[in-house]
Amino acid sequence: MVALPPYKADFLRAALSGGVLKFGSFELKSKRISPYFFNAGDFYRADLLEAIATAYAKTIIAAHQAGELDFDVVFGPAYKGIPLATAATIKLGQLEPATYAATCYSFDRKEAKDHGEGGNIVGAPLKGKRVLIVDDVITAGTAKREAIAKIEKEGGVVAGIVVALDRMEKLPSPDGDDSKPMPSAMGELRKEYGLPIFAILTLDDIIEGAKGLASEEDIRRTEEYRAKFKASD
Ligand code: OMP
Repeated sequence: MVALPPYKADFLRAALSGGVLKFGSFELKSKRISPYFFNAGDFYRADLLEAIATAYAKTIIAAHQAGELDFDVVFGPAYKGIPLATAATIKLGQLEPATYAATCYSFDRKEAKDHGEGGNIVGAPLKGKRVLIVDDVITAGTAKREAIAKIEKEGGVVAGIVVALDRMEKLPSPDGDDSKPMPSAMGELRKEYGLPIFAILTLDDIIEGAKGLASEEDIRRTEEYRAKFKASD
């Protein structure tokens, strides 16, 4: 397998050393028991926030340069997406001021505010804007569907999604039989909304990049999990 690009390898190292990416036994939102877990809420230290902001910005810049992504506003779904989107916006402006100095950020409130300025959105208004969703993890895609609905309700047009980690997992089979081939949440979102979706890291990247950084036992268990739950697309 080809070595990870330096910005992905740097990000993976920061996630492992900062304890954001952990190996062990974790119950997911889907109830699957995973041998690894990525908690983007743990990027709370200045150096870790810097690492994730840089990795998002480089992923976004690469997608833009490849002609795959154009947007006006970076949107972070509450709560975990808020610091991620804000930090990514600052970093975009620093790395590529000619393109991103005027890029805006925005996020939603979990509960609508009925006094003061009111409304559901804090930050840049979304009406008529091309909006890039920046969020933590895609497993089943539920959280992203909710964000898309909120942005469209505000009159924005979703331009794409960037996440820190694509777990590459198949959606649960309607009959509960996990041995059947099923597509991924990311593939379904791409098809359903016709959206470009990017991830800083995939599960394949983690398995490849964590060799030598995580224990052989942790890598083996994660490979087994991938073999069991990897999506068909
Ligand atoms: P979906 O909305 O199903 O795509 O799940 C994404 C959510 O799963 C994230 O927003 C987290 O709440 C949670 N999650 C992680 O944060 N990290 C993981 O490694 C796995 C999950 C998960 O529960 O699947």
